[in-house]
Amino acid sequence: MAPIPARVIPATSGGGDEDPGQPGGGSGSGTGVVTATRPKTQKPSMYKVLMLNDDYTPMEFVVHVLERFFNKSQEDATQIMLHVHRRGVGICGVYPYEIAESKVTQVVDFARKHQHPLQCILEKD
Ligand code: TYC
Repeated sequence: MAPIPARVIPATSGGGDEDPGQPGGGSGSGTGVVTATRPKTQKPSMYKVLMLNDDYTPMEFVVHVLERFFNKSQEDATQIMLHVHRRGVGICGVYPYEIAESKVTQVVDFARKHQHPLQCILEKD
């Protein structure tokens, strides 16, 4: 387990919300109480958005999707598209679940609107 960061709570009076039962307190003593705190936040699970190859979606459309929804440069988008075209599957990006899910929905909706069968799926990282 990682070390717990220490937090110093000033023990001087006047704040109105201090615990009167703590030792070392009192007005203006200049001492402090060191308490150990544990972060309550958790790192979110991450999900890969994978793009699948098909025989019909034009290459330029896939490059456009990668630029528009995954903020790729034209060079990176072209490399990812070619990887998917040759290998069958490739990673568009890695995101927390709700963002990843939203990317998949946006890409599939956009592809259907343009009558392309392009498919995207999620995979737990
Ligand atoms: N295979 C498609 C073609 O030859 C191009 C393509 C690449 C399609 C990547 C989908 O995810 C994809 N037009």
